[in-house]
Amino acid sequence: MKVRKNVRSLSQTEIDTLVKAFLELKKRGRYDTYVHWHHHVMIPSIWSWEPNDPDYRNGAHRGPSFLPWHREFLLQLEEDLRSIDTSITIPYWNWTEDAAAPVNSPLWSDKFLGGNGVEGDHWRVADGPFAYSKGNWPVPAYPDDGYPEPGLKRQFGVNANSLPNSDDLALALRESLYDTPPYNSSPFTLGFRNRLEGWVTQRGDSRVRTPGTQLHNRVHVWVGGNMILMTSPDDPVFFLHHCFVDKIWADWQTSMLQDKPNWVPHYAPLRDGPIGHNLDDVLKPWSRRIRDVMDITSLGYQYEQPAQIMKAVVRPPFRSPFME
Ligand code: CU1
Ligand code: CU1
Repeated sequence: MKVRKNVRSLSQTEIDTLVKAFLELKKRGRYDTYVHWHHHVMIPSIWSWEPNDPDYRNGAHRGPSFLPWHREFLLQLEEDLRSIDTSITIPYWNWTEDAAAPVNSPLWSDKFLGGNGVEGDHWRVADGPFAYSKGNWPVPAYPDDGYPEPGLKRQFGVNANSLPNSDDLALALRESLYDTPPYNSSPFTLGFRNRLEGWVTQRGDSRVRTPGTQLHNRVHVWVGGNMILMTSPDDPVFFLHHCFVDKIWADWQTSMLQDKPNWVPHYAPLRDGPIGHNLDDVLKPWSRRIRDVMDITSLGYQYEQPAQIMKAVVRPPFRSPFME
C-alpha cells in the first residue's frame, strides 16, 4: 500500500528524490502532457469531435467530477514519478497548517519548491530547483493571460490575502451531501464538492468568514502566477495542493461511511446529470470511470494522517441556545 505523507513529514532525502523526479519528467517532455491534459479539459470545444453547445460542461471543474478527475490525474502523475523512483508517493500540502504564516511554509524552501516570485523580474521564481535562472524548469509565456515572459511565476498573497484555515475547511466537511442539482459552481449550490472546490462564497452563505473565493480555489489564487491559469500544473505545487484536496475528500468519504452507511456511494449524480459527471462516466482522457476511483484503498494508497484528526476539526462549535 502506497502511503502519501504530509510535506512536513518528508526527510530532505525524500524531498530531493521527489524534486529530481519532477525535473526528470520535465526533461523527458512527459511533465508537459499533464499541463496539456489539464488545459484541454478546461477549454471544451477545441477539438472537432466535441459538442459546440452552451450546455457543454467542463469535465474536471465546476461540477461533481472535479474530485474524481483530479484523483485520477494525481494517480497518473504518481505512476510516472514512480517509474523514475519507486519510493515516491505524492506528498500533500495541508495549507491550513500554514494559514497563520503562509510565506513561512516549509514548501517554499530553496531545497524544495523555491519561494515567491520577484516583482522586479516579472514575478518569476528566483530560488530553488524550479527557478527560471536555473534553466531546468521551462514554462512558456502566456501573453494572452498577461504573462508575456517565460518562466515559473508566483505572486503570494497579491490576489487573495490569506490561505484557507481549519474553520473554513470545517464548513465543507460538515456537508453531508456530495453534490446537489444543478451540479454547478453557483455560490448557492449546496454540497461537499462545491464547498471544497471553493465556489460557496459569502454571497451564498453568511457563515463564510473571508470575502472572495474559498478553499481549493483560494489556494490557487493565493499562490498566484502560473497557479491562476488554466495551465496551473505548470507549477509543481499544483500536485501537492491537489493531493491535500484528495485527502480531504478521502477523509470525508471515511466519515460518511461511518455516519451515513446507507447513503453509499456518497456521490451524485448517479445518472442523468451533466455529461462527464455521472457515476459511470469515463474520466477523459483516461479509461477509468468515476465509479472506479471512489475508494482509495482499492486504488492502492492511503494517507499518512488518519481521518480522525480531521474529524476533530469537523465537530461544530458550541452554540448557546440564546444565540441566533
Ligand atoms: Cu484542475
Ligand atoms: Cu486546482
